[in-house]
Amino acid sequence: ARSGSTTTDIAVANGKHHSPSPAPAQPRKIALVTGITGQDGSYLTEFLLSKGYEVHGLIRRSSNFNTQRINHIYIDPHNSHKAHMKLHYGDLSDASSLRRWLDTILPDEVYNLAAQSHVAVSFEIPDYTADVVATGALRLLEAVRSHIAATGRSHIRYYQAGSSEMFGSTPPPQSETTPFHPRSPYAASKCAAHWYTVNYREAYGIFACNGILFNHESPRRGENFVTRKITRAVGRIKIGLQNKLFLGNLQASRDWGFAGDYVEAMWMMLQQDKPDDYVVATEESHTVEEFLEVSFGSVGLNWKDHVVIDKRYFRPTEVDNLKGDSSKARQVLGWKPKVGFEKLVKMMVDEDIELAKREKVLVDAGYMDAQQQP
Ligand code: NDP
Ligand code: GDR
Repeated sequence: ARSGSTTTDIAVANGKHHSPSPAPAQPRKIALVTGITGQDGSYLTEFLLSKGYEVHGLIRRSSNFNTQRINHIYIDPHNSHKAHMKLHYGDLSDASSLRRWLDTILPDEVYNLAAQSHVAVSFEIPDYTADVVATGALRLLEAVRSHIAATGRSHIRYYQAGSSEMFGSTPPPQSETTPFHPRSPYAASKCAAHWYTVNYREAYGIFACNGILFNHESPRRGENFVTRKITRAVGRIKIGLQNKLFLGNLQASRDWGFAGDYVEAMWMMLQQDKPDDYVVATEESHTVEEFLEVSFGSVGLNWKDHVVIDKRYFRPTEVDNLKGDSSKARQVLGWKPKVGFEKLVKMMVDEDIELAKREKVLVDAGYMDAQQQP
């Protein structure tokens, strides 16, 4: 029997509730998502709920609530007929919690999205980054392995959130057969997690897949990644709350897609007959400078009037050029991106203009300092 009713007592204020997900004819599939409070965790959870899954997310203890990205789909667990997303405290640095939640939740699919995911920050906190990104993935794989050994639940499927950063300085186009040459503690840790996943598949026959995802963005992107940092500034400059934007290397090229499209590819990988690794990318690359041109240009601003180069945003080693070859995912999974570069930029700018307008109301009413970003 499934006993996944253990839930935390997190009070989530002001949550707008989704309409209930469709009642499935069969018992709901159960997914366990680490990193559920992140950008991808929120889109994946929406997607899995729309497919009729029960979704359990691990969240880490924080002195502030860190559930902003999933508040709109949160339903109080006391409302047991409607609450199909459940949150539990856990951490990739805590092996015992991982095994305990697997034994309690009995998931059919496990999505390992949790990470210290900021490349520049990984140079500042390399040990911690390796502990969460590399050893954290190993802890979760080992928890899955021992859970299967103890329960015989060998149908369980595992997704590892791999990254195009693993390719590092290897020139594009990058596919599943391109050698890795990581350029940061984050990227080296993701390589380790990649190979742990391959090894657990080969050694123990676990259905484990690596998604090698190129950059994907959205209005929910963390505000210190370059795309969101730019679109937040566009909104605030347009509304008159900010004038300058400090950035680092504008010449790096990235293959930027929309996060909502990419989480579907994660799920598709776990629905195949055999576990495998897949590159997920738009196959189109743009420099940071091009992102500036399109985003500032879309609201009639010239980025050159506002951008100031600041040395502190340069990295000790940079990844210059990423452009994916996702033909395997397109052929085998039938996946392709729905949102292109211009549409992605527009979506992010539009949302951040609206956000800046709301901030302006608070500034004008004296509730917020114009310099202060909440
Ligand atoms: P985010 O940084 O938005 O989210 C990371 C998530 O991991 C958050 O929920 C965070 O919790 C959680 N987390 C961090 N440390 C721990 C820990 N020690 N234990 C448990 N949870 C933890 O990342 P994205 O959603 O953008 O990315 C999802 C995954 O995909 C990451 O692994 C990332 O490295 C990888 N990736 C992302 C790409 C992208 O372009 N977005 C591309 C390729 C790979 P909290 O909210 O409390 O901080
Ligand atoms: P990345 O994303 O390192 O590709 O990792 P990020 O947006 O941080 O950087 C992209 C490029 O922009 C340049 N850059 C700046 N970056 C930031 N963050 N801030 C700046 O001010 C700035 N100025 C220039 C960077 O040097 C870089 O070249 C993201 C993360 O989501 C990873 O977790 C994920 O694995 C990869 O994408 C794929």
